[in-house]
Amino acid sequence: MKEILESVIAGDVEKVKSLVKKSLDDGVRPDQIISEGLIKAMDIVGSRMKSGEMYVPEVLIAAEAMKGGLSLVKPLLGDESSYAAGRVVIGTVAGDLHDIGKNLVVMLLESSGFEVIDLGVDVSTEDFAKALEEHKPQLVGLSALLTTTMAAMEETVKAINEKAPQVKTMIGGAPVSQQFADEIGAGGYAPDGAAAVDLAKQLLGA
Ligand code: B1M
Repeated sequence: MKEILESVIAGDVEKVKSLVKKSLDDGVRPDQIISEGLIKAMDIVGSRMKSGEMYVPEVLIAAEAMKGGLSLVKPLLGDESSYAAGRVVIGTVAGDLHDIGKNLVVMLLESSGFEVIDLGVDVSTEDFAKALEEHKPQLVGLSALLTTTMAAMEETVKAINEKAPQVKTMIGGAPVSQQFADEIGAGGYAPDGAAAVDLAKQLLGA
């Protein structure tokens, strides 16, 4: 696990993939690879970026290495063909390009039996509204990683509450909190991927 972590930080996608394969062959659980290897590595990358030890290009390369590892683990997490738990539209809000955490949430929701329509990043209130009409989800998930994009999150949640009050909303991302969720009228806040799955189940009674 230490080697996976170090290879993600070093941005060595091929090494990450081969170590993940080897760990799986050795019987390490996929969720353990994610939490103790891949996510932990990005936490370290985050604090190194904050302290100026790592710069944006290195961070991007590390993120790609992490995604390479995730792509091998994801198919093993569950059966994506049974979507008994409900349909979720999810996206990173307008002005925000961060998608690593959101992608993890998507992966964990899918592996827990949710059908997830991922709108990607920089998703405007209008695009969320279009997706509501097109996909008729029971739940909308919104992610924001920048304090400056929390306003876009608020705008989208309020628009959903107004136009489709039957649809539940769930928010997440480093700068947001339960208090912010309460303030903007979101259905709930989840601090991490596992909590997002629990909250989605709770909101949909699944
Ligand atoms: Co950005 N960035 N970034 N960045 N970046 C942060 C967020 C920052 C805290 C770094 C810092 O300064 N310390 C800072 C924000 C400061 C603030 O607003 N308070 C920041 C900044 C400033 C910026 C730029 C403005 C930098 C610049 O250009 N000057 C710029 C903005 C671009 C834009 O969005 N418009 C920018 C760019 C980038 C990269 C492109 C280089 C890259 C993103 C790559 C990508 O996502 N494809 C990047 C990265 C990687 C980070 C850090 C280092 C790591 C984020 C991450 O992936 N974490 C981040 C520092 C940090 O967080 N420590 C930082 C790992 C991920 C697993 O965690 O995303 O928190 P997280 O997701 C968690 C939970 O939050 C939760 O579950 C996830 C899994 O556990 N969660 C949800 C997330 N979404 C959820 C949704 C849910 C439920 C739970 O329900 C729907």
